[in-house]
Amino acid sequence: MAHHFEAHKVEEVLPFIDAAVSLRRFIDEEGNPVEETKVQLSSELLLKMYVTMVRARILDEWLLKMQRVGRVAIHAPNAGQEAIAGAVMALREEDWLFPSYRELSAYIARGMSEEEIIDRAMANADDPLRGSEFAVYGNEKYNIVPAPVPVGAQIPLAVGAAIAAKILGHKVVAMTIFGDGATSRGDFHSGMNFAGVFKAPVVLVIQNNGWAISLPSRRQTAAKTLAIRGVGYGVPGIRVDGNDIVAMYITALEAAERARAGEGPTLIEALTYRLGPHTTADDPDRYRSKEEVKLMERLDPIVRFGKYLKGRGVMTEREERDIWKEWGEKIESIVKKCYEKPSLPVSVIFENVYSEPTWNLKEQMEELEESLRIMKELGVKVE
Ligand SMILES: Cc1ncc(C[n+]2csc(CCOP(=O)(O)OP(=O)(O)O)c2C)c(N)n1
Ligand SMILES: [Mg+2]
Repeated sequence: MAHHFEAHKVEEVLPFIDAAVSLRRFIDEEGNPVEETKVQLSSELLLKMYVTMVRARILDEWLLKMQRVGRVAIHAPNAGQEAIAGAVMALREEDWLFPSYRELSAYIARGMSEEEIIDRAMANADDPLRGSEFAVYGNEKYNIVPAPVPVGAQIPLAVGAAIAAKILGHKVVAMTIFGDGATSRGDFHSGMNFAGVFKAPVVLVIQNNGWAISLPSRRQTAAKTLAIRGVGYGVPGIRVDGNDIVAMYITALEAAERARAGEGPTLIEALTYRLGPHTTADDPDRYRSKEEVKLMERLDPIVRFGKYLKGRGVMTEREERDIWKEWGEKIESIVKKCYEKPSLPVSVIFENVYSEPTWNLKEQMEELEESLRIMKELGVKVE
């Protein structure tokens, strides 16, 4: 029972506090290098990071337009938050991702194509999730587990998967991504506690974009930062510039390697900003100022990284223009292709719950078929 009276030295915790309150960045606001990394990143990898963010930005603009013309039910705009791709690029193919709903660049970084993303957004016949909950993305092919709709519910799932992998002796890492708002949910706290106690091989990334719909992040906690909340769970917290893709990549790489080496979880707080509305059903002008948005536009992760690449001779202005043009054209033709695809059959609503339909589901299916038959007779178009 000696532990009852065991004292600890504050020095043991201080390094964790330092990382959790400072702001780590490798590229400054003007696109200049701040700190040289010990890890040498190849031009190929740097360009891949840039292209991934560009693809996500173009796709985001399309999904927004497609929602406005009624081809997509709802969309959560991503613009400004594309540097999350860096964190995901630090994972290996066999790792698992438990994302939220605002991470197109993360799904692309994992290998999902624009076509697969649009099929999902439209819930057409090729939708990998067969019409389940809108505005969430997932794909078994790429070890991406679709986000549950309750905010933050992916956190204990990721921690549980990481603990399971550890028990099974699989050398894989689980990464979960969630917002500042999610840190106020019980799921965050129970997830963090389990992760710490069981040294789960998990990387927890908070996309702190300053807002949970209309609630500013300063109302989520009285703590100075979100990363510092890790200290209380024995989980190192690191605060990084979430609009600096290099900082995101390096920090996540270190965290994933720690996890793989059996050293347990890491909490990464990424400071970023959502430039658009919360979803297509939101009007941010009602709760935040235009000045704030203007200020944050200056920190656009794509513009900033583009300057960095041009400043270091990794990309020319011409190459930059070509990347935007090439992907603009490619994605437009993918959108057109997806528009031509048939819808899912209405009967899909009975799938994915029971392996064999129950008696009452069978009754409901028959009723639905009967209604569809009558509507057809009356000439009512059902899609
Ligand atoms: C448990 C729960 N409460 C409320 C909601 C409604 N809701 C959806 S997103 C959201 C805000 C989440 O904010 P944050 O976690 O910061 O993520 P962000 O949208 O900023 O990326 C809320 C309140 C929900 N989906 N689940
Ligand atoms: Mg938020």
